[in-house]
Amino acid sequence: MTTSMSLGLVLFWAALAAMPGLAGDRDERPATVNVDIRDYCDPATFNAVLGEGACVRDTTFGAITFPGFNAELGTEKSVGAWRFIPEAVKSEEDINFTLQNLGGETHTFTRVKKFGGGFVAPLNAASGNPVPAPECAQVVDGQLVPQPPSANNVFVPAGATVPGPQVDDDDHAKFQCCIHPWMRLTVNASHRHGDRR
Ligand SMILES: [Cu+2]
Repeated sequence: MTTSMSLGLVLFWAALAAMPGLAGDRDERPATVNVDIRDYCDPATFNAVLGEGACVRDTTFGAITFPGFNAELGTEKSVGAWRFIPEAVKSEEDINFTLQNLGGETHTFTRVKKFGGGFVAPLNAASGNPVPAPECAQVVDGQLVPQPPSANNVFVPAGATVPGPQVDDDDHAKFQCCIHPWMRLTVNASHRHGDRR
């Protein structure tokens, strides 16, 4: 195949894909995006400090102790094993999130305008997020009070799989955990189907 022939084919397919309704993959139903919520808490050492039931998980494949967690948080301002997977999503259509907590602690999946702290003051301080995101916490008499659960503030217990928030394809959305503020996910709208703004 000559170079000009290949180029012609590429241009043909590019033109076809750009025509609304012809690409064949446009589907008005929302896409389901699964988010894995992970942590690596060690039940013995976490529960000794945080109380029975704070961490419930199988440690066959390892665990990070409470002192280990605090050591990493102190040097890195985050703990890598506590995270959302994926951390970035491109939205080409509306999204329905499904949230699966594969860790041992409760996490939240909370839509925020701006990333900030959560409702646990020591974790905010240690992670460099001194100001709580208002969607996560209110400050009452100097104390952080968690915002109640809602469609955009979903609490996911250890081991649970629950439906998450919905995002429109023209939204740029940010989600974080209101307990561990470094756990974040960003949705970027692609505007593949034309500019709606
Ligand atoms: Cu969390």
